[in-house]
Amino acid sequence: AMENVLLNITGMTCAACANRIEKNINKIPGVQKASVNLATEKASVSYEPSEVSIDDIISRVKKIGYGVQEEK
Ligand code: 9UX
Repeated sequence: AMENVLLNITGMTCAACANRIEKNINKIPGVQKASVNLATEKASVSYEPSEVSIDDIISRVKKIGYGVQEEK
């Protein structure tokens, strides 16, 4: 079943950052839909846990240069 995770993101300094992160997360197999909000510095991601883990998603965001952690 699809699940949703909320991530806190740091290091976004312009609107293109949010788009860039969104596009990157959306490319990951198993991700259904990512939306990144620049103002709140959060990403909401729906994903299929049997195909992709939260850590996979976090790694991708880190790899392109942002700080990210799961909101607990
Ligand atoms: Mo804006 Mo973000 O020029 O990686 S895209 S700072």
